[in-house]
Amino acid sequence: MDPLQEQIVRLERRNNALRLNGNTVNGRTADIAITTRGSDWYFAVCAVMTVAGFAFTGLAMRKPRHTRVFHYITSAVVFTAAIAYFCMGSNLGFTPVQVEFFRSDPKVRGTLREMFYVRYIDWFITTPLLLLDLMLTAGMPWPTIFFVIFADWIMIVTGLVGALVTSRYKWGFFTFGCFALFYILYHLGWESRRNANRYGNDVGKAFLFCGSLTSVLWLVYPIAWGVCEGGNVIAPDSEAIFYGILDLLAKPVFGALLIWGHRNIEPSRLGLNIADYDNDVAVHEKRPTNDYGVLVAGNNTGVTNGATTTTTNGTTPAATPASDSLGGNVPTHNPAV
Ligand code: RET
Repeated sequence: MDPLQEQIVRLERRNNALRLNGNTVNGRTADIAITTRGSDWYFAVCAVMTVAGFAFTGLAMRKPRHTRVFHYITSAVVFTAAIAYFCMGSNLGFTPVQVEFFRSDPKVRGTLREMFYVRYIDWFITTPLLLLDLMLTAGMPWPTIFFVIFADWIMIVTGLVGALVTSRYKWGFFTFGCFALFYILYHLGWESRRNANRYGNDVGKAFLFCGSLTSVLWLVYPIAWGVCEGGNVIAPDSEAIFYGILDLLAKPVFGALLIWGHRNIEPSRLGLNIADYDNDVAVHEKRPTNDYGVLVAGNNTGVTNGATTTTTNGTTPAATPASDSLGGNVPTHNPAV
């Protein structure tokens, strides 16, 4: 073998995940499993998620703290996904599950299919955060947000249980999950969309873009489940690409769109009362000053820190000038700082 060929072979062998972390878990070996190509792809998605996470947190640093809520929620989503994808790329976080349908196609022939449960742990954490992103944008009241997140957890957990079940009862769990998904989509497409429009054209538009993307994408997930964990129709490598593309669109692409949509929207307009201790008289025990240390007196400083007095989630859409607990206006944050 000449040196060039040797180098190529060495490069090809660089991903040793499958060799080091085999397909055997608790004495059972998955015979329908990812190849090194699948593992490479999972690592590539991990890299994109990580870069997106640093980009979103970097963008957050350029904004006043009280306006970073959407940056941080979205960063949490992609950082969580990055770890899950690292896990799957390493051929970890799975369990072999006996298939319901035995196929003759060599790509999916076998008895035990590699089922990545870490995917569901990821979704259990990240899908509520994505819903929070959307429903806070729409200014929905927290009891509604809570109940939609509850439906979301039902959807993810029934999906996981269904993926673990080996008999046709798995489709029963799948059906519960689909009902939960329809309930979520009804809330996004109907109640939240209408509420977002009440907060102004820019809020309505931001919600419409992100909500539409979410609705379309989320409907494709059960199809992926049906041909992977459910029906054993496509190979685990194809499963990696299918879910990977969906996750890339549902997390970093969605996140970028959402953060962009929020570029001129003050959280206080959405009824988010976010205090910042720089401006908190209770902490500093003095009258508030602005960013230059100048005492802020009198009325109406064009307050933007979200400490509104009259706005309540979902009931009073219009922004009101904020004041501190002593009745004085809190200082305006300088975005350049
Ligand atoms: C399952 C199977 C059970 C029925 C349904 C499902 C839907 C899953 C969805 C997942 C969305 C995941 C996202 C991840 C990105 O962060 C669990 C596959 C309806 C909609 C958006």
